[in-house]
Amino acid sequence: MPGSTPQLHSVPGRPPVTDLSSQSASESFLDDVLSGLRHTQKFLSSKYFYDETGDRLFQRIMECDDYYLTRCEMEIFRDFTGDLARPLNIHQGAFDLIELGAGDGTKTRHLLEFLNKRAADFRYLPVDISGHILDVLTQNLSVTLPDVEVYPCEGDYFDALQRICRISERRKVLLFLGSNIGNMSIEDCSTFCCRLASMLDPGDLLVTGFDLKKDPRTVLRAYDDSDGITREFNLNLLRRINEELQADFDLSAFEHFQTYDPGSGACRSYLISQQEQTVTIAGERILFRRHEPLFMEVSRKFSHSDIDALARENGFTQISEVCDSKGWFMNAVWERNP
Ligand code: AVJ
Repeated sequence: MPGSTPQLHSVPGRPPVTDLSSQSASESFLDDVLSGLRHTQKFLSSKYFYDETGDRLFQRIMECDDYYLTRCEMEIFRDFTGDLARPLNIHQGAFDLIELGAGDGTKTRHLLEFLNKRAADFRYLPVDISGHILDVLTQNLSVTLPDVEVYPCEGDYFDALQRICRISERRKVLLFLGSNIGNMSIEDCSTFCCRLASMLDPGDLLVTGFDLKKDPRTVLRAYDDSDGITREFNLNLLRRINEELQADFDLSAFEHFQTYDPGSGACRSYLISQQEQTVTIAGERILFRRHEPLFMEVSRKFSHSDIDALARENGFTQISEVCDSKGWFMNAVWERNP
């Protein structure tokens, strides 16, 4: 039934939860932006790319020929659904399927369809920082898969996950797809996996999408597309800051620059200040030197052994892996250790 929000029951002995959305999004946006720009090596957090325009630009990136990631993972979800679902033990009791950074959920739909067809007892809880994209997702699912129980959760991954853990006693299967894990530094990535492990119970599962190391030219092209959509995607964050945080970035005074280091697997995007300039944000003046880089995003690429090590070092055991036919992308299934 589109428009009606299903109610979740709280776990006895824990505080009742009526709203799965977080409250203070705009305050932390300003704090994060200013603290990044006060650094000697200026940076912005790529999680803020995704306002309505950013969502639309990322949709266009996913459709562009050079950006292979989405098509590779889509192939896994569409053509190897059975392989992917096998280690999930979908008939061993009710479970919650929680997706961190669900986006428009086009890949997940194949898995949901598969689970639904096999009468698996599950609820789907998509988590995303973008309320807009969650609306799109929920609306689509209410039409295409009306039998699946969907509980959208807007907000930060851990805020949302914490709220979910408060109301769910079920076995959990976490999805973290699209190589979103690649957007973290190595340290943040370990901390992230550790924190997930600490919130899960032994036997709970984590399915993660990893973009694999490959021909460095192929990687670089995916983030430096000839249509300039990735460039626009980066500049859009400056426009968003102007609009939402009373700032005055001159978008024409920054140029997009992309790098890939095949050793570490780090693909990084920068906006380079084309001149010495001052930007004012909520009354604070930030000086940019000519050619000074503003670090926007890292998209890390992994080897098979990088992935296995990441699991082992952070409280998980890898129990299964599924790759696309080119061997460019992997969905790894990890089990939370006892
Ligand atoms: C959505 C984080 C997976 O890093 O590949 C695409 C974002 N940035 N092009 C990625 C992105 C530039 C994308 N993720």
